[in-house]
Amino acid sequence: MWVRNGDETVATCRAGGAQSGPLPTRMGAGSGGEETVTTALTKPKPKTARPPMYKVLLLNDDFTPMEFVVLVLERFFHMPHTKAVEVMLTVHRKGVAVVGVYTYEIAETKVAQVMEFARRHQHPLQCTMERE
Ligand code: TYC
Repeated sequence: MWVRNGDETVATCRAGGAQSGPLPTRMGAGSGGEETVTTALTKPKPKTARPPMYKVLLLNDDFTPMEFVVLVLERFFHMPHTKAVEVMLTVHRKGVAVVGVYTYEIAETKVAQVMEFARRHQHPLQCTMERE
């Protein structure tokens, strides 16, 4: 007998009967007193969905000093110095680069931190986010 048990498909039959296939995993007493054997036939569907992720982007401009962008990448995106220089140069040459991928609230916080830091130092550096 085929039964949907939540998201899991199981087969149930009377214990002791000739049965081929995977070994039984669960046993229980039926309402009539007879024992049943239940075997999972498909993988149970995971019930935890992953949250949507957001890319944080750094944009190039002609005025923000390279050292300032490197500092931003080290301070807010925890990049080692050599990696920060590499990413800064990618933005400088290509116009934009993804500097991190986060859940919505973390991405929003990073963007706000970078924008505030740039504003305080009077640099026109722009940082944005978009859904992955
Ligand atoms: N283009 C800037 C300059 O030549 C450097 C720069 C790099 C600015 C990356 C912004 O996101 C940026 N000083």
